[in-house]
Parts: sequence; structure tokens; C-alpha cells
Amino acid sequence: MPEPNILRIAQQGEPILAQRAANVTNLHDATIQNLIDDMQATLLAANGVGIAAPQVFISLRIIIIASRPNPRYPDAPLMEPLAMINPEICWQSPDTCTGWEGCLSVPDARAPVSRSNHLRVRYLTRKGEIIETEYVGFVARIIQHECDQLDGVLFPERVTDATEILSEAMFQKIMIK
Ligand code: K1U
Repeated sequence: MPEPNILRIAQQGEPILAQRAANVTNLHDATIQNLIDDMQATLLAANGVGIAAPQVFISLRIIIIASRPNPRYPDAPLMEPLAMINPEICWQSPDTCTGWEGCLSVPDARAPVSRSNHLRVRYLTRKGEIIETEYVGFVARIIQHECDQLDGVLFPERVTDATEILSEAMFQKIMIK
């Protein structure tokens, strides 16, 4: 198994971030398995809680979710990085909550975004098992944020009041005591 690579992260404005990513059809190929390892290593190095393949310049439907407790979401679960291949949100609750988001592809911006509280997602594991399961709270938020990125949508498009977008420094000063 090759050492994982830390990949370059596409920044807002790169055309690949505005495209709909394609389904993975060759999950067992070494190129896909290595890409999953590289995405996990890149996510860890960037200190994020999620990443989507288009963010590393690959237009395929792969996301990694790696929730952990943090100052804004102290009750968030601590997860081993979980790769979801061809994820589909098959149900999402009408009840929503607003929470702060950031994005590795939109550096130095934080803003509140309204998302469903609860969802059901179907995906393939990296071994090819079909999983259908439910998530709530911060993990549900990360999944919606990452699935949006597979459809070419970055979180600033979900912000309803542009005056609420903060720089990282102001976010830390105002929101994190
Ligand atoms: O670019 C990304 O998709 C990663 C993004 C995911 C995300 C953050 C917050 C809400 C939903 C989805 C990040 O991880 S940016 C880093 C960040 O905001 C963060 C890091 C640790 C804990 C909490 C947030």
C-alpha cells in the first residue's frame, strides 16, 4: 500500500467545485482506494471534519466524514474518518437548525447555515457494502455540507444573510470565547 499523499485543496472559483460530480463505478480499483486514503490524510492535515473529492480536484462522488467535539459543537461525536461512496440523502427532516460552518475551499470565512436536523443517507463503504443509516446534529450537518459539494454547491450559497459572514479572526473573537 503506498504512503498516502496530502493533496492540494481547490479554492472557491475553481470550475471543478461548481460541477456535479460523477458516480464511482470502479470502487475496487487501486486508484479509488488510494484516493480515499489520500483524502483521509488531506482531511487530517487540514484539521477539517469533512471533505469531498471535488475539493481535491477529482469530480467523483466520494466524501469523508470525521466529526469530533469542538468549541461550537461540544457534543459532536468523535468518529473515525468514514468514507461514503455515492452517498444519497434519501430523507431529511423538515425541522432545521442553524449552525456555524466553514470550508477548506473557502478559507477565512465562517457563517451560519440552516440545515435539516436529521437525515437518512444511503452509501457504499470503501469495501462496497451498501449502508443505509440515520444521523442527527453536527454529523447530519457535515453530510449535507459535503453532499452539496458533490452537486457543485459551496456553503456561502446556503447563507441567507450575507452580513453574517465573518472572517476566521472575527469568528474566533466573537463566537469562541
Ligand atoms: O471543506 C469542508 O468541507 C470541510 C469543512 C466541513 C464542515 C465544517 C463545519 C460544518 C460543516 C462542515 C471543515 O471541516 S472546515 C473546518 C471547520 O470548520 C471545523 C473544524 C473542526 C470543527 C468544526 C469545524
